Amino acid sequence: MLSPRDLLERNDPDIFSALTGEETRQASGVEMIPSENYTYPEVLTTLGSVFTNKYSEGYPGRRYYGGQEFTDAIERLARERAKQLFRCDHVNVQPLSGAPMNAAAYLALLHPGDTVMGMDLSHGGHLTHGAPVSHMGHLFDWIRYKTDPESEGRIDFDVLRQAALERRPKMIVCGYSSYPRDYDYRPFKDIADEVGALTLADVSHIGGLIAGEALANPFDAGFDVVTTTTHKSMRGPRGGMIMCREEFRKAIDQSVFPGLQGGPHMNQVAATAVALGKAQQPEFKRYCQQVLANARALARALLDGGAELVTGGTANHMMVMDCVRSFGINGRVAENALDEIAITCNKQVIPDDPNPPLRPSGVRLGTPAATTRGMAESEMEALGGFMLEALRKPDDEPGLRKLKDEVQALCAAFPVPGIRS
Ligand code: DSN
Repeated sequence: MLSPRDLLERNDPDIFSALTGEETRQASGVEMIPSENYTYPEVLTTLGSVFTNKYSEGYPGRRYYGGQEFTDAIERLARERAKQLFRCDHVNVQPLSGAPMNAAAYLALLHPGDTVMGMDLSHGGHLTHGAPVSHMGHLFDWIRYKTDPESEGRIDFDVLRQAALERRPKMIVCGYSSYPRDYDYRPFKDIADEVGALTLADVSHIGGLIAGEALANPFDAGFDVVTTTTHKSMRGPRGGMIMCREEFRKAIDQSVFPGLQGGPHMNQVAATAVALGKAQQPEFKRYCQQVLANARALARALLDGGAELVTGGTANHMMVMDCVRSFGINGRVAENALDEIAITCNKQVIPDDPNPPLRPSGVRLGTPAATTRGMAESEMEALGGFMLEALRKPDDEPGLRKLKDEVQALCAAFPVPGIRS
């Protein structure tokens, strides 16, 4: 009997060829996009399982379709594991991904037109934190706070408090997609209490690092709602979770279903449960510490080589490099040069970037994926050196080819879990 993989090869060679091409790309180079990771083989198996066949509108014990014996079990397990990891009252594991997750959370607790505070996109916030190009940007009246260049990109809480006192937001959102510092959640909560606002932390990038107790947990500062995607530092399937205090359970659940979504993707819910189970193991805590140590090592290598990093370094898993100031090239040229040497990163706007998003001033780099492969500080130093060489001479094709050989030789010693070598 042919295996599922053999069947795909025989019956759809085009897709099979793309699949094997992507496997080779992922294994022969290294993913340094901070929001990406290499998931567990068990997650891949669960994602490709018969749970994808099932409709399960509703929640465990209250579904609108029959045949829920096993789907109820996995959703309960996912919720319980997440509750233990994040020390919270309730978790909804059905959001399909990050943007619908945040939309469902806002719509649960706010009315269209309400005033909300979120971090400006170019300073590190996410599209759903009020960027005008997102529907969320129009649905609510946003106060977009910024970081302070005079204090290495920290947030000036006096300025934030003043804006909150003047505009009286209903919710203060903190969280980031491209901010290389950790947050101090307490000042956000204090200001929110002063103006009567709800608090929501979108920890999508660092959800795994919080679960692994490497970074602070917003619930410890009394936050009302915490959202996270599951495929970044958590290493799970693509998806999202909304976690909240008990008093918001009903509003959050109704907002996800039937408010915004229909049938949950139960293969994804099952795979989320698997990843959360992995995050409960002691190895995951060690992994999270190594992610941070690797980020520090990579930042140090880049800084020592003369690169300029936004905020002067990193206190989490990522860094944003100003390529214009460092090398006189924009982020698109830098991303292409690193692609040429099998290091995948993404071009990135820097605070108040004078350049447009498709030709921004920087690139964003992160260590969760490389750390999953077992790379440590010495590999980060080597990769940092390769990057500096490539970015100093992005047009030197023979030089880039030689660097690619070196990157691929390094990667060959660190197989990707779940990809046959
Ligand atoms: N696209 C994600 C990231 O790369 O950070 C955020 O949604």
